[in-house]
Amino acid sequence: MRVLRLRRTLGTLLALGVLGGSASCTAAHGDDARPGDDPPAALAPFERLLPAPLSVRAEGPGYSFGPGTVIRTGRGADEEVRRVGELLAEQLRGPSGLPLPVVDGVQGDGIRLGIDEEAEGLGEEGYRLESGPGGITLTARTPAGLFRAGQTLRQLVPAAGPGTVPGGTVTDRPRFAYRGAMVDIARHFFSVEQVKRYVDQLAQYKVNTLHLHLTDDQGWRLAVDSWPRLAEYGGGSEVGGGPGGHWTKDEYRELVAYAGERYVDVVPEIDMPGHVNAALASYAELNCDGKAPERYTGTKVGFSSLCIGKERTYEFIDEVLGELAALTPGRYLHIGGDEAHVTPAADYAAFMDRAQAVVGRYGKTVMGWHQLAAARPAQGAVLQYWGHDKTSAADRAAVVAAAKAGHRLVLSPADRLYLDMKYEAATKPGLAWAGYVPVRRAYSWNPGAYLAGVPESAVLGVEAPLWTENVATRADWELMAFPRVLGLAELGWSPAGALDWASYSRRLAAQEPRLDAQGIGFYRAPDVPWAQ
Ligand code: TNX
Repeated sequence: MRVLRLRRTLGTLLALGVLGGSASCTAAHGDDARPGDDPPAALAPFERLLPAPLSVRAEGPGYSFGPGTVIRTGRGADEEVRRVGELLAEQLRGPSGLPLPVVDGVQGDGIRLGIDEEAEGLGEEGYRLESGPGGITLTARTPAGLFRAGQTLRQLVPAAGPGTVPGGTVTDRPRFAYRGAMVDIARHFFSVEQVKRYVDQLAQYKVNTLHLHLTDDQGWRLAVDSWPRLAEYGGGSEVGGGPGGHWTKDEYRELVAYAGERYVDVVPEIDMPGHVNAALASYAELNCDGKAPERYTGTKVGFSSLCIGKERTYEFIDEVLGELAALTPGRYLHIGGDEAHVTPAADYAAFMDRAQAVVGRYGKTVMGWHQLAAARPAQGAVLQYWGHDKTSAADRAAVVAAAKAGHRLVLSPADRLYLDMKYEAATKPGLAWAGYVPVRRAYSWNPGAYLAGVPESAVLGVEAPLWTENVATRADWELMAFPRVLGLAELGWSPAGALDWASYSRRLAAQEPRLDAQGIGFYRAPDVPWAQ
């Protein structure tokens, strides 16, 4: 029975083109795996991988992962590879209880991490994982690739204690370069600790970008030396009137470094010219009438605007973006640009021209919400599409035209990837303006063919935003993000041919012990065949 099930699933994956051919994988095709017809625990380790890899060849005897296992990092002099090895050891020690010492040099058995700059077909983040009785070899062109390989290995070792890692080869690389998650710490404030926890949760599924929505009407969450009241006063409340808070520059640096060690880039967002009430409340001089409004603790959007005709506005954005650029090693600065409902269109375009020029002057690339498409996006600017099935043809057309003009898109369709949308009517946190988004709906679409007229080559990637008007605690955050954000991870990483709900839902169910062990309070979606 067990063998049969394995053969049937391998057959399905082969039919999907997910697995490379091999003598041991000659099962008949065409036999659909259906959720619920076998417990997910019956999936063999290679079949459980999430996101699904580009190719797997299960072959030969496996590796005995046990008390004698050491982690070997190549090129003794390369500190970065050593650091990747140390982090992997730390991640494997917890569930296995093994000592897993890290030693220099790849000669000998154990888990070997080595760079091969000439390795073909792996790109910047890809890797090869080869497992057999003599050890497990992870090979990549970059340390980032080795880190991703290690996350795959974490899913192949036993859930707890020592045991066998199956024999075979995984060859893998991502479909999209940008695989992101966003969190809004403006509507409700969250600590660096909580965001680090999310980085760990995401990085294990190969998400590589963390977009931080740092400012909005309800709060300014990052200290800016040249405008100290932004954080001190503008950060001092949140939706519902709680105390809010802000991060110091050191805290932000610490988060960026922590994410960087997991090969997650931080994209900070300062939203403008709308969504700025916290800034206007902090500095009267930023207002056209010279009067500061009250701080805002409600949830309306689109009522605030920077004063487009005032030079002080441009000194402000120059100083804020200058400090942010200096703190941020990644290439993007996100300048928002959404829902500027009280800024006339001509003013909006004029303002965005200047704001984009500032970003360029600080050596960064502009990211903006897709409304920027209707103005004049700067060369190279990346547009983040948050439309949905009911988005007007005109809004869509502007985005398609921008893509045709060479702008790359990050897709965050609100009715698929907005993690603040309720799963169903009974979901307590969250909103429903884009409809309910069950787990299956979040997963079942193809980013490469989503917008008619936009070729896959214009899609830089995908991102799942978590807005927090109605998400106030870690428990609510994790309930809304998990398990949907795993779908985002697979959409971003796995080849188009691997996207299949029947396969995915079983692999997702098989993540249950891992999510439980990490204390993630995920939503037990009824459309997923959980074991319990
Ligand atoms: C729209 S999407 C917004 C946010 C809200 C969100 C709530 C976008 C760029 N703007 O200001 O928080 O909906 O779902």
